[in-house]
Amino acid sequence: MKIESAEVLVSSPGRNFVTLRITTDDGYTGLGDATVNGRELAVASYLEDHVVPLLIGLDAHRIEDTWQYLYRGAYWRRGPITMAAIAAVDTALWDIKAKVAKMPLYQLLGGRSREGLLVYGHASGAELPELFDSIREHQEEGYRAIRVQTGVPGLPSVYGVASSANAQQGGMGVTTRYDHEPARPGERPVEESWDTRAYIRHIPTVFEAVRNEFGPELPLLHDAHHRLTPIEAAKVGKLLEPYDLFWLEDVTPAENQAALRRVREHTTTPLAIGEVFNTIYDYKDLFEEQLIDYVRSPITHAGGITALRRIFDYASVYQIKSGVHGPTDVSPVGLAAAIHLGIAIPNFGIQEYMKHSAATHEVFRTDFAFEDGMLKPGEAVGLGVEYDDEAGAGHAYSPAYLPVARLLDGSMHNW
Ligand code: EZ4
Ligand code: CO
Repeated sequence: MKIESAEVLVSSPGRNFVTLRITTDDGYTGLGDATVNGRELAVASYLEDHVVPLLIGLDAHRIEDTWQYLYRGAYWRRGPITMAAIAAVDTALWDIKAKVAKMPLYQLLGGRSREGLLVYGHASGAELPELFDSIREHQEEGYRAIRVQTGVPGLPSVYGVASSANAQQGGMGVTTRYDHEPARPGERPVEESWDTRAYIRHIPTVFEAVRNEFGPELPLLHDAHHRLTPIEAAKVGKLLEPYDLFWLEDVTPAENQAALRRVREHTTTPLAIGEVFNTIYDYKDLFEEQLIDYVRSPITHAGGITALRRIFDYASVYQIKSGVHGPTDVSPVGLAAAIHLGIAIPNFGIQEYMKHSAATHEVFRTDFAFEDGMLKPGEAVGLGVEYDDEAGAGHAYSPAYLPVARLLDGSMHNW
């Protein structure tokens, strides 16, 4: 079974997505997600100009060999663009193999290990009353675990807080909340502000209020989004201990894996890291020194199903679990792949889930379901996602960028 063609499909149903579709000589097709938020055309070119020509004529069944060919063969190993391109090829080949086997993909990954994937949704509000409403709305929709982000007094706009502008951009109408789509349309990123001291003073009061209102049982998560130094992160972890977080995410920019030693020495708040990591090597010290509790890499950004399964197996040695990134910039193809992998692995932890817009689901027709706070794969063969070419072609690429963050004196900070 040879790869006959591969197409790069760029579509923007409210936000930009890059999808790879591989077709074999006997007519099977497979889909893979290669969306890198704010850098979509770079990965589209990487695929179109440098990967698609190499794929033609390869045996579509040789998933591992093709992975190694693209990873080792590029010479320039790792990096988000390379690994997203490899992920798309890998996912599309798994989709094809499962279709040939006439099975839903999870069957090829070992079959079900659980009934569904517990997910968490994103609640946010600039102030406590809006935040409480948002938490309640999520509970009414069935979410059983909730990420909490709020405004910080003195800062005009901060990471993770939904606005009506986001709602419009999600293509869901102004009144619908769309927590939280950070990329904004435009030729340049918008600028947000940051002040770590103000944040550290405020955030424990938010979790205290949420626990008082919603009780001790509701699993709560929070994302510090790479903003803190190791000692600041240690302080936040310690201050939040009384509120029993499910996890605290991206406390430091974890390129420096040693920073997590400092954090870990000081707090028992569970830590999740890795949504910007793209290989197993990024996790090496974090795993071997047991410095984190959850792995955040999504299939889309870490080299596909083949590579992420290897990362999870490595994590399992240290009782570290999955906590896969599931923002709206991971397409329904990337999400479906995460559901098939998550239902099968032994060390599943939780899956992030932000619903895609209605316009997105017209382009990507999915068969997974959200029930009882869990995502469940459907029984269609392969990934269970169909790409509607006509709907996709109706949404041309439109520039959109993640924001940047500046400190109050104007210095650039991590967004
Ligand atoms: O910043 O998806 O946990 N979720 C996040 C997201 C990411 C965006 C990047 O594209 O941190 O908001
Ligand atoms: Co995050």
